[in-house]
Amino acid sequence: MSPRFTLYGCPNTRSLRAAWALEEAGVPYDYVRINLFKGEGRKPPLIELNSSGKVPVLRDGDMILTESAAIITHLGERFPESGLVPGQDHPAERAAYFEWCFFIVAELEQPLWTIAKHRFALPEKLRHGNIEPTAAWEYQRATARLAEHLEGRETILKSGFSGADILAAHTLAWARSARIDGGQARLDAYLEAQWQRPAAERARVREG
Ligand SMILES: N[C@@H](CCC(=O)N[C@@H](CS)C(=O)NCC(=O)O)C(=O)O
Repeated sequence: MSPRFTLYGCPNTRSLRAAWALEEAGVPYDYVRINLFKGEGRKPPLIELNSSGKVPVLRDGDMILTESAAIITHLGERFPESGLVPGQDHPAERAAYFEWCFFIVAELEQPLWTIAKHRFALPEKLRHGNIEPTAAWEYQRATARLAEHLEGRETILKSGFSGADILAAHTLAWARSARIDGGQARLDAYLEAQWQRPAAERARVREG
């Protein structure tokens, strides 16, 4: 019998976040590789699941879910023992979880995405070469806030590793591979510690 969960992803993209969450939850899943670089995002099966042609997409039985932060959170709610999302009985930690997830996707990630769009993702005529210093400055502002928060702690939440760390670590690794300097060397140890988690390693192997 095939697993209930199927992840549609592509190596070196945000789908690693979803694969990492599935691995943390210890859930069996099929992995369908979509080669975005060959235009497979615009063809079936992906385009039928997500009309924006983007990964990750998670199938959970009859349900289709997009957005990496939503997928991580959904898995955390489905599998509370994973510790990905604090439960209702810990309202302060739960609020902090949402606060940091929203901060990461809205503030930390957006400057990186702006740079990526103007380096290669947008149609050439819409790219502006002079956008990068502004976006890099915004990224540094966001990393400063994250670094300040992580002072004297190993994870974003007091209670330990959560889905917010998947989002943060993936975003920091993205900046590193794109050679965008966050100006916060003290985040390196945090990134290394998250990146070396066995579930993160398994997710990278699964994506290939
Ligand atoms: N906010 C979405 C962004 C998804 C996204 O932009 N994915 C990229 C790969 S990292 C993609 O599939 N791009 C293909 C395209 O834009 O056509 C998420 O976090 O899941």
